[in-house]
Amino acid sequence: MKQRILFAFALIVGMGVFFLFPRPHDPGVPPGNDLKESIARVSADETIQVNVWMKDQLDLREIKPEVAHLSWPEQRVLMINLLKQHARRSQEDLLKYLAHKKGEVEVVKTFWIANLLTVRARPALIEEISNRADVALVEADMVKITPAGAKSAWSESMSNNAESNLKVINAHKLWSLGYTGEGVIVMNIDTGVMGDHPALQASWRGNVAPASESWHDAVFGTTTPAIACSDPHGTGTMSVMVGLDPTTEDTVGIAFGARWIASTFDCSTFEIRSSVFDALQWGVDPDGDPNTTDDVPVVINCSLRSDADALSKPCGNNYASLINTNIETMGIAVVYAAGNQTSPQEDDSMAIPARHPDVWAVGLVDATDPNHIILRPDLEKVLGCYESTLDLRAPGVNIRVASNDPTNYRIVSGTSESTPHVAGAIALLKQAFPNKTGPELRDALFATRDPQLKLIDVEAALHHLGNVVVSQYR
Ligand SMILES: [Ca+2]
Repeated sequence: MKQRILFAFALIVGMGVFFLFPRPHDPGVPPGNDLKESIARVSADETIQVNVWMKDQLDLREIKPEVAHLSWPEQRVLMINLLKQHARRSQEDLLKYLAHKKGEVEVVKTFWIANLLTVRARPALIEEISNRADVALVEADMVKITPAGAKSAWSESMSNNAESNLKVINAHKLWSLGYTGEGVIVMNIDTGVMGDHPALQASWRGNVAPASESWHDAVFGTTTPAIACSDPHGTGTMSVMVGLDPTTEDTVGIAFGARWIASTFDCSTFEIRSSVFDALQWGVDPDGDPNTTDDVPVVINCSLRSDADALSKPCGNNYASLINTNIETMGIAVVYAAGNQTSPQEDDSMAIPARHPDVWAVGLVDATDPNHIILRPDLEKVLGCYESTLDLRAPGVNIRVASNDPTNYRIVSGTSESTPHVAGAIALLKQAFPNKTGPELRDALFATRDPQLKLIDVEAALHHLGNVVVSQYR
């Protein structure tokens, strides 16, 4: 179902030392027009921030067969070290060159999850960088990134309640078998999380682990869960994954036994694409030690979209999608909201990056309708590009979620709310099948989705994965 971008490369393993010989390749994306537009907007003396994608990219899918005999933690250590080594070597020349341009350029961040760096410089120097033989693509970093929006109404706390949308995907059937996501970590990249909300407070991983490996905020500098940009969006998406008020037993989340970690992205006036890359990279190894795996989420929920006009339309960015596939190859599922385009005039198809074939896209059904109707089914066709890359659907209309007011909830609609249903379902399955990876568990949801609606059924996925001895878990 997912197209693969094949990158040529070879791996030789011996004496505990790994030698990597990547060959130059180009995933085949034309230079982003957004860079020209960004340069046109500034004078020669002003600086702009860009993402510099190196030509040599390391696609972990290519080494997966070579390391499949190793244990899962061993594979992760190897892959993280390979990525870091590869990026360091590949970026060395460029960084030396930039060091000679002292005062003219700021290296904002170097990445390893894919081979890129974020720099800020004047247009003339950016032009020089983009003409280098080792650079594949230079893109403007300032791109509007928006949470996949939602309408809202207030709601009170409710006692002994479990929301109906959770039952539509049969989450309650897994609860009755004892699966609540216990021992599992989920993560979102969003507008922050109101950590004091009673539906979320107890399940933050920072209660039982260092805050620094449970909360990441490279944008605003907070060190414990906080809301960013005054936006309740991230609090809501997190609550769909794990929300439960233990005092009132008000259940708004699917995997309420799981623990959550989170990262903000730059949701201030101009959103910075590299802040999402940074959040994704942090999520792969939150404690910064590849040898430990008890800090790693099984799924990263991304209820956000980029401005389609600002990226390389119409097909998305193969380079950026490599970040997702590298994370997935390390066992973490990454799910994206398909977007909430409401009219053909607004946009003709699915959001970026959800539309890319290598990115998992979640749409919505209106589960308040007895037929679970699909809204805007034509959205899943990316005109002139992909026939369909929408993978799964989940309830997304009138979903009750935690708000930034600790005493209140909101009623919201959108693919922002359907996407964390999938993430929560993966967390439930992870407790039942701890040796399966996030992508493998999501594959089970894919294999057992409703053939017409693409609606997930977590109970069917559980049975698809194998026979579970129920009594063992009661
Ligand atoms: Ca770790």
